[in-house]
Amino acid sequence: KTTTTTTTDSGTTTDKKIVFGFSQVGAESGWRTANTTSIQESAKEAGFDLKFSDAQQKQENQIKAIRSFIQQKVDVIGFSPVVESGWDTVLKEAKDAGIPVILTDRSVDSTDTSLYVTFLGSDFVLEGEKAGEWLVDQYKDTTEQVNIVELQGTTGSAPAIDRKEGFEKIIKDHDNLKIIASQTGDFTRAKGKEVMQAFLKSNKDIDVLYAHNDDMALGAIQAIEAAGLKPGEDIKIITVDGIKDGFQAASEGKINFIVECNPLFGPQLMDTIKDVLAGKEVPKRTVTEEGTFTIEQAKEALPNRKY
Ligand code: GZL
Repeated sequence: KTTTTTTTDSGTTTDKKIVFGFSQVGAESGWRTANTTSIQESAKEAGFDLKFSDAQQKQENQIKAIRSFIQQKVDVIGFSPVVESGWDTVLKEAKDAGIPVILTDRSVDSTDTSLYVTFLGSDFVLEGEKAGEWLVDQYKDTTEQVNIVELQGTTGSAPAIDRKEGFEKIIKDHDNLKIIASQTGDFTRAKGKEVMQAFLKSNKDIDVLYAHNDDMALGAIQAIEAAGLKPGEDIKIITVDGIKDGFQAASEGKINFIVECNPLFGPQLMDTIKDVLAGKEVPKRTVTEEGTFTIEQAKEALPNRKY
């Protein structure tokens, strides 16, 4: 179902295109731009009229975009909330206007789950756990202290909160695995480099970097090399996302472990929209399938990576 049937007063019905309003976080990372491409291409494929807004990572821009979608009386609204909190008012306005809302990629902390129909995205806590499990395995034969620095994602965002939670849940039982510094790099290469420079200045002996996304890790690699250290050897690097540049760095031995976070859920999102508009029951939460990659596995997978 790619159109909605509207009946005019005279009783004639016309099939008009489904109008889908989508508010995207921004274009802060390779993951994000791949996600945008997936959504735009699959909306076109589905024959939807997509109204797309890039919020430049600002919540007020997303709220403005959602209000404009409501004004335009779109059929369905989708968005990836840049941070978890502060959405109840605008989501209530969409609900009062009778427009279904689908959350993608990141979630909200609204206790009223009737404010959105469904969530489609990754399990970020699990991603953090996978990162922690690899680290525990790497150091299972030693009791010496392992100094970890952490580049967090955007403050207040679901992936930053959950990837930190998952990682800490796993390493907390190993006293020698210590997070000695942790700060947001806002998911960007520039900020990741800047914060890693600061980490290197104030910590003489860093063994591991845990970066909440590849872009910050790639920025950090520049800082590590500028400090005369070897990323992947002097400082082991664990990262999340799995964009092509991340796989490239891993195949050069500069990133040791990649936890995949899949941005290509565009087709699944369009199917969900069709189901929602056809009045079908949809699960409250659909988690995307994702893997992990060591250096060897990254070398093998690199030629087939799509984004
Ligand atoms: C995760 C997504 C995160 C990516 C970052 O689903 O929200 O935002 O990990 C992106 O690269 O900026």
